[in-house]
Amino acid sequence: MHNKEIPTFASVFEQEVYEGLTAYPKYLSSKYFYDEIGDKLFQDIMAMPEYYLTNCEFDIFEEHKKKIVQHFINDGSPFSLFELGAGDGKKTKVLLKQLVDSKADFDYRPIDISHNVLKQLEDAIKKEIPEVTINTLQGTYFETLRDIGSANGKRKVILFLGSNIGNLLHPMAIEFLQNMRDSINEGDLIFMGFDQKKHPQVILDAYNDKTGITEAFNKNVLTRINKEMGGNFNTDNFLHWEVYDPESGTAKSYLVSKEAQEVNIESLELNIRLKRWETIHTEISQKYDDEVVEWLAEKAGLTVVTSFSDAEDNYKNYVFKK
Ligand code: AVJ
Repeated sequence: MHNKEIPTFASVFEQEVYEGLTAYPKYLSSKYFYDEIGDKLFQDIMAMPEYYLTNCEFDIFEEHKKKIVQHFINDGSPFSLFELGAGDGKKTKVLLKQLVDSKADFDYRPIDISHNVLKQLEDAIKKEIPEVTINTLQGTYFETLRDIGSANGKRKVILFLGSNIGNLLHPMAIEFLQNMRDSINEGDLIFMGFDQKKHPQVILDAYNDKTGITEAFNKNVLTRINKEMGGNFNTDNFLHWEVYDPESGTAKSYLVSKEAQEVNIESLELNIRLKRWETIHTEISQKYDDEVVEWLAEKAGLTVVTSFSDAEDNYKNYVFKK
């Protein structure tokens, strides 16, 4: 065991790496996949044929955009359209164009952790849809939900797309939905994407592509530890492994140690040993059905207004109100 004193941590990232790698079984949070390289890898994932989620949501927006924005426009009063974790906005642009065509009185407030991503998005929107008033907000989900909550005046519509909620286990997802609920008023809306339960092989393929992009994405957390904390992980010594439990709807990613190995992380003054076939759990990607979404909403004090899905019900977007 580790008899060393626990060092003081320079960041939450450092603290969570320490906790996760000294726990049994070991784990690291998927939120640390995303640095500049991780953002790029995730964009590559969204462009892979196996990663059906992006196309499904895009198709749903193309097919149902008129009805979707009618929910946002509601009584015609002005509103702010917030988007949590906006990314490159490829899908959102479909809705923004439709809102402009439908003469909606709104402004667009994308929120992301990455300055870089927001700058690119702002430039793209100004160029492609200049009619849209855009105000970017940089911050974490929790910080920005607070900001949304205290933003007064206009009606609010909050977008949370891409089944990003799937990284949270149900108790955390409920807490997150409660926070969203607390940041809106009666008459406001939440519009969210939830990837649906489907043929287990389709899900496994989406998270285990042959080209190894998802593997590189998963291993990027180790690469970040090497770069940012003076770690010496050899990423070749790990397998990317995906499992899907069709009963719970939970897909889980692991890094599996291919051999007994020792890793040193300088700034944590930490030496860890991994046995052959020992695991580091890195991500969950939860899949849903209507019953589970309704249960989560009810637990969080939200009501499902309606939902939109693709032809095969592979993916759904739900409208919630308080
Ligand atoms: C960004 C959380 C929606 O879980 O599907 C993609 C991240 N991980 N491939 C997902 C991811 C591996 C993605 N989310």
